[in-house]
Amino acid sequence: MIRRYRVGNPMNTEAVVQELPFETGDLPGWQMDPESRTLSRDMSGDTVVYGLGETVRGINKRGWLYISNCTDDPNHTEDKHSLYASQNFLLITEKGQCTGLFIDTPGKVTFDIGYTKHDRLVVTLEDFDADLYRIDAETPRQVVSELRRLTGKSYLPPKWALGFGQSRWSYLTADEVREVARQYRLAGIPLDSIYLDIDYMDHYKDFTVNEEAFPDFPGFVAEMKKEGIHLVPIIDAGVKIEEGYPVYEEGVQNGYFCRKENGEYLTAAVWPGKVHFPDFLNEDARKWFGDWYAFLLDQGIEGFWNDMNEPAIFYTEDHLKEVFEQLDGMKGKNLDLSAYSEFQELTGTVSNNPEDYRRFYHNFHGEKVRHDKVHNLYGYYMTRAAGEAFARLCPDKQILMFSRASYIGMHRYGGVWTGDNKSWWSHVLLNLQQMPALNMCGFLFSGADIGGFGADATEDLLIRWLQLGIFMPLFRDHSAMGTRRQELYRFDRIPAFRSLIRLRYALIPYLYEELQKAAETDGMLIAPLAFDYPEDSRCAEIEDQLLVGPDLMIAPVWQQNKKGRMVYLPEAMKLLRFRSPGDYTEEILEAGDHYIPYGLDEAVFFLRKGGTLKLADFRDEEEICSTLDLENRGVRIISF
Ligand code: MIG
Repeated sequence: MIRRYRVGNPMNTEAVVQELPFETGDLPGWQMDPESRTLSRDMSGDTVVYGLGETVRGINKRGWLYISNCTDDPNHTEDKHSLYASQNFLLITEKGQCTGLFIDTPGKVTFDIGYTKHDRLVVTLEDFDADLYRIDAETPRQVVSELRRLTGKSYLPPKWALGFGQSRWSYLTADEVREVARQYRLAGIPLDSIYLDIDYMDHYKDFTVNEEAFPDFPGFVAEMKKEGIHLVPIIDAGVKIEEGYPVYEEGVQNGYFCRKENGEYLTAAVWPGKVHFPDFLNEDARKWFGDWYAFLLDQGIEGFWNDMNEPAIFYTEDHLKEVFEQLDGMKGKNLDLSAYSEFQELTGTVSNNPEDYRRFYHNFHGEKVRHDKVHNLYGYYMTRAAGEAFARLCPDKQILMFSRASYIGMHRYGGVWTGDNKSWWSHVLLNLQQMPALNMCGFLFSGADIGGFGADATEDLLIRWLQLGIFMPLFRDHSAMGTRRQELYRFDRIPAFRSLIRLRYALIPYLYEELQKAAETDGMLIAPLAFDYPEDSRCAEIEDQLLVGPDLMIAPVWQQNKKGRMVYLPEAMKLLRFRSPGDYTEEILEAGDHYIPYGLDEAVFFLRKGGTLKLADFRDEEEICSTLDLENRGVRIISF
C-alpha cells in the first residue's frame, strides 16, 4: 500500500507516474517538524536501513550521514557524503516488518542514519516542500515493486549490452579502436562494445566526430558492427560556445540554455572550454537536445553514455573573475597563515562550487527556477531527453543508455554507472554494496568501472573484479587517462580472462531473462540476502554476498592475496566451480559457515535450493566472439 503525504508546495519532478490522492495528517511512524525541516523516527537495535541507491559505505546504511546532492567527486572514500546520484528512497526493516519512504523533492536532502544519535534517523530537507510516499508491504521485495509501480517500469537495455565492454579515456583514433578489437579476437576473449570517450569528438563538441581521427565514421561503425562490436560514444552535458557550431547556434537562438538572473546565458567551463548548459528541464529544449542524438544514431550508433551531468563545472566565468580580483589584492603580499588559507580556499574551490549552482535558472513547467532548487534533476532530465528521443526516433529498437548523475524516475530511461572509482580492493566491495541499493531504486542496468577508473590496476585485482562483474548487468572495463592500461589482453593470465569472460557469455541467457523479468515485474536482479531470508538474523549482517536473480548467490573475493573466503549459507546450496563454461564441478553444501577456496583461474558461485541455471550451450573449442555468436543456441541446465 502506498500513501502519499505532502509537505509545503513541492515542484513536480515527474519521478512518479501514478497520481495518488493526498492523505491528511502526519506521516505515520515519523515525526515531522516543518521548523527544522525534518522527518525523524527511532531505530531499534535490529532496524536495518536499506536504499539510497549509489552512495558510499555498506548495504545497511546505518551509521553515516548521506546527502543527496549530485556531485562530481572522483574520490569515493567512506568519509564522503555525496556521490553522483540522488535516490531518496529508504527501505527499513525491523522485526519482520518493513516499510519504504520515497522523498520526492528536487533539492538537497540529508539522511542522518544513526550518525548523530545511533538510534535516531533524521531526514532534513533543504526546502520543506516534498511529496512523501510511504510504502507498506509484507516483504522488502514487495516494497520495492510498489515503489516501481509508483515510479514506472525500469529501463531494459538491448541484449548485446550484457556482453563485455572495453573502455578507456580515450581511444584516440579509429585505428586504436581497431587494435583493441583485434587484440581481443587474438586472445579469444569475447567483446561486444568499445566505448568512445570524449576524444572522438571534434574539440569536445557534442554531436560532432573528429574526422581526422575517425574518417568515414559511418563506415567505421559498420565495419566494427560486422565484427560484433558496438561503438558507444559519450555525450557530455555542456555545449561548447563556438560560432557556427550548430548545437550552440540553435540553443542560443531558441533560448534553450540556462540563464543567469540578468537573463544572459550562464557561461561555465568543462572539457570544451567555455560552455552553456542546455536547460533539460524545459520540455522544448529537452526535445531539441534529444533530437541531436540522431546525428549519431543515423551513423549506426546504438548506445550512449551521458557524462558530466550533475552538472560538473570546472569554473564559471563570473566566479573565476571574482577569484582573480581577490587574488590581485593578494599579489606581492606576505601571505600569513590566515591569508594563505584564504588563498587556498579561493583557488581550491573553483570547481563544482555550490555558489555557482545558485547563479543560473531553469524554465521548469513554465516557471523560472533557480538551479540549486532542482539540482538533483539535471542528469535525470538529460537522460530523459535521450530516452524520449529514442522512443520517437527509433521506437522499434532498444538503445543502450546509462548516465552518471541520476534521480529516481531516470530509471525509466537508462541505467547508471557509478562514476570515477579507483583500482582499489575496497572498491570491488563498494561495487558489490552499491548494486542492491541501485536495484531497489529501479536502476537495474547498472555497474561500476571494472578494474577501477583512477589509479593503477593489478592483474589479480582485475580478475577478482571480473569474478564479481560477470554477474553485473553493465559489464565494462574502463580506466582513466594516465593510469596503467587495463585491457585484459595486456596481462599474463589470458586463459583465466578468456574463461571468465566466456563464462559471462554462458550466463547471459540467465542474466538477460532475469533482468527482463525484473524490469517487467518491477522486481530486482540483485538483492541483499536478507530480502529472501528475513527470519535468519545473520543475513541482515552480510555485506559481501548477494543474490543474483532468484536462483544464484555470489560471494566474491574482494581482498588481495586471498585464496578463498568464508561464506555464509542461510540454507543448503549447490556450489558450482567453473574453470571454463564446459568444465565445472558441483558440490552440495549444508547451511552454515564454510571456508571456500576460490582461485584466480576459476569462478565460484552458488545455486539455491530449487534453483535452475540456464547456460548458453557452447563447447570450449568453439569460438565465441560476441553475443552474436549466442544466437540460436540451446541452453544447458544445472539445477538443484
Ligand atoms: O572529468 O570523459 O566519469 O568515465 O572517462 C572526467 C572523461 C570526465 C568522467 C567520467 C569518466 C570519463 C571522463 N569523465
